[in-house]
Amino acid sequence: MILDKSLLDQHNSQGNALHQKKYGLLASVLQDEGHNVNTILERLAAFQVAIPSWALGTGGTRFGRFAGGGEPRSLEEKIEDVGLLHALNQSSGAISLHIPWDIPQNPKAIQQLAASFELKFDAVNSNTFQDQENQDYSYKFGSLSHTDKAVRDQAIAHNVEVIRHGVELGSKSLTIWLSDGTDFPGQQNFRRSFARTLDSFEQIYAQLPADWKVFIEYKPYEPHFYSTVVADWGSSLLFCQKLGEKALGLVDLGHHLPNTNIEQIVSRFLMEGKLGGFHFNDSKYGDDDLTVGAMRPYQLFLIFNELVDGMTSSEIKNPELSWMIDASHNIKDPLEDLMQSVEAIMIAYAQALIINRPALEKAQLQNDATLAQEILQNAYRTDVRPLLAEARFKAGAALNPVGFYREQKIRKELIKQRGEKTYSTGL
Ligand code: LRH
Ligand code: MN
Repeated sequence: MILDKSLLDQHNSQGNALHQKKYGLLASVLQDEGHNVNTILERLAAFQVAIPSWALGTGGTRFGRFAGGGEPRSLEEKIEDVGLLHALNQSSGAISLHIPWDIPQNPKAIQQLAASFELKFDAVNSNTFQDQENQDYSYKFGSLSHTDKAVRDQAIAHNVEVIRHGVELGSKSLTIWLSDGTDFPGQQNFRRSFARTLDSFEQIYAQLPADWKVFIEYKPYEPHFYSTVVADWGSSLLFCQKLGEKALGLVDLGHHLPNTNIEQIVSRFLMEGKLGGFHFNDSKYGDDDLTVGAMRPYQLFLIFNELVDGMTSSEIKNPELSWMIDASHNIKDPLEDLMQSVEAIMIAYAQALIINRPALEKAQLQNDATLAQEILQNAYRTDVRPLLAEARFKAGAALNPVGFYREQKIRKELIKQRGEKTYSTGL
């Protein structure tokens, strides 16, 4: 669905007066506090979040799936939907594919279609957590860690195939989320399954083009419920350190046991120069894959505090980060959910950019916890949304993306074009 720019201009002109009032006040307060507002706007404009190709339809659970209608039926329609998102917020300039859910039949044409929407391809994701039609060996008892070399070789070949698809699209990284694990004590030997997995990772690592990275995503449980080979940040970092400089950790916010201090894990990865990127989402209990910032926006702010601290510190040598969403939409319109997630990520980033870091460091050196919290929460309690709206306005996007999407009844239009009962590959 191609967006009619004049409708966007109309939407912005209707909202501009109120926006300028809010933005004007915030910008003058931030200036008084010593912040360079133009630098902040530049950083926000440069911050691009990759949209997962597997989260453009309605997700579900084992208990059911309630289709929303107008879902993309092909990779081409998925790229159109991400193109629409990017036109509305100018912060979603990349798409992350999952293979084999989204195999590009004609990579050149797919790359051109994406380019026509100013979209790049971020990490490509492999999948050895499901058995495909006419697959020789099952992954029931694992893939890269399997006791049978033939199964490991099949999984290695799949990852090499995914790299090939990525190269054709201009992607520069492979994400491996290895679901391998056990459901019962004694089912496997932890040391041996680690060693087999490392050997498999090494064979995949050897096939990476010179300028590529591999992201090792960890997860404590599901689909296995006793042990997971890459269960936590320590296991991911261990594999990354043993593999080499192209191997980096991937932090999926939903992949932590309750009350885990994720911001501290982020600072550890940064300290080692081993942070590759994120799968942003939110959760209250398990890997719920909910809208970013829907449950724990303060945790997200604290994570971005560590990121901005690391990204602005000369002590930290960490490669450029990949910012990706990984969510599943059971009840919300997928596009509205994704727009809200991008907004929540940008809010946390903007709030972290206005923290008075010299004052915070001074308070920390004086062990003044009260002052440190005052400084942090002054930023967290600042409504930075006018900054984001100004960045969008300057980039030719919508002042209020979800508002515009609803005003124009875009979902209704997509249902008219695609039908009520369309199904989009993915989760
Ligand atoms: C696993 C995960 C992984 C993806 C999948 C869609 O829970 O986070 O990143 O491959 O979701
Ligand atoms: Mn993930």
